[in-house]
Amino acid sequence: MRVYLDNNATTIVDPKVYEMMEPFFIQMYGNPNSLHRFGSESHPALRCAMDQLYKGINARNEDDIVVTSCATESINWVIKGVYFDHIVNGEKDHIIISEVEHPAVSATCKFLESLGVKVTYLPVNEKGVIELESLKNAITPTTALVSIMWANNETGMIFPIEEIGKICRENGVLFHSDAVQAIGKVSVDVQKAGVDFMSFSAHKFHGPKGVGGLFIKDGQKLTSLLHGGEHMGGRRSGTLNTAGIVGMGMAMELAVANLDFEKNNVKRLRDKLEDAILQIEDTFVIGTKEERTPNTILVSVKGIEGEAMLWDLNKNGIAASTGSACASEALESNPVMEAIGAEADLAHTALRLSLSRFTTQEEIDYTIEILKAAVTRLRGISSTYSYAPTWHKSGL
Ligand code: C6P
Repeated sequence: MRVYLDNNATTIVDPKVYEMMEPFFIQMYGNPNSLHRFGSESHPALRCAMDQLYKGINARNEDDIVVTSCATESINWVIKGVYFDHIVNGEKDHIIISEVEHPAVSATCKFLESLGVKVTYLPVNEKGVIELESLKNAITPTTALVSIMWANNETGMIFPIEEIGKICRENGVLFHSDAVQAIGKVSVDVQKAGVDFMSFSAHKFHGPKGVGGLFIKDGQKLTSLLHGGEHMGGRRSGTLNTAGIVGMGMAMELAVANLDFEKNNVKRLRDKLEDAILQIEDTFVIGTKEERTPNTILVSVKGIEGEAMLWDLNKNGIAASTGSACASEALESNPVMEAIGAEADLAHTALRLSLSRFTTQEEIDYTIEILKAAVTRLRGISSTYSYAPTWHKSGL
């Protein structure tokens, strides 16, 4: 049996999305900016996709969305754009992020630090979420931007986005949220949240890879990073990825239509898996079920290296991860577990299991059986499973 439980890394393309994309490879392959019919015949599908995108996040209209190549590009654009507009050509010098942001955010901020920008990394509590008080205290008159994720990719913990938006507005600070792990899992409403910018990637919600988006609130200036043409209203140059945009639009519509399914059915399967894992002695899950995206579990199985567990699961056809896919080759401890205050040994035991609306009951039953057997086998041969590592902050 093959079981895919690494949906926070990427997801299967929904067959309905694939079907929508197909004609744009070998039939309607013209450049949408060309004046001939090969170009213009894709316009209705592109317009429909832009509608699906802005409606899916409750933006004002399609002018609020710019299509990019992925969330990493969107995030780099926001942070570097704010740097050009408000730090190089303005009075500000400071950016605030959390300690558990994806490297697309944190590495971009580290780069700006090398150019003299001040960056505050807000600590997280034992659930991996920032405290609003620490955000309020970190904002100064020279803060240009707060960038806080909507939901964490490793724990699934959902951040208090509306409250963060309110604090930013009250202090006249721009607010960007990385919503990569939120779209399709929880309701994402840019107006309610009060974000100025919001990033997303289609492949995290059953769309294709290589296409993402950036919400830019009406009236917000953002210097372009890609110059060269008048695409996307002159904001992001480069020939439009017609198939990708059409696919992302359809994926967004389906993601929103499936939110109840996610909240009920996916969560039921996730909870079943989680309950079974927690019956195993010395296992810990970060955050309560209700505070997380319905599909994610970050579990620590004391005494077993996450990679050893992955190996056992993989041998039995089950795909999981020890954390984010882009850091998975480093064999380092899980950075979110470290930020939470777990001892290094414990942070090495992290295992991320992430489901999707395509995950079945049968797959979860099989995973429970294999996982339990793997823990028994690995603890049996592990010389390290004698200690009882503690958490620095949470005291678990
Ligand atoms: N996280 C994970 O395994 P791209 O690669 O640009 O489509 O998405 C980047 C990204 C940004 N923010 C968050 C919160 C993310 O989770 C990701 C991608 C994957 O967790 C791959 S590293």
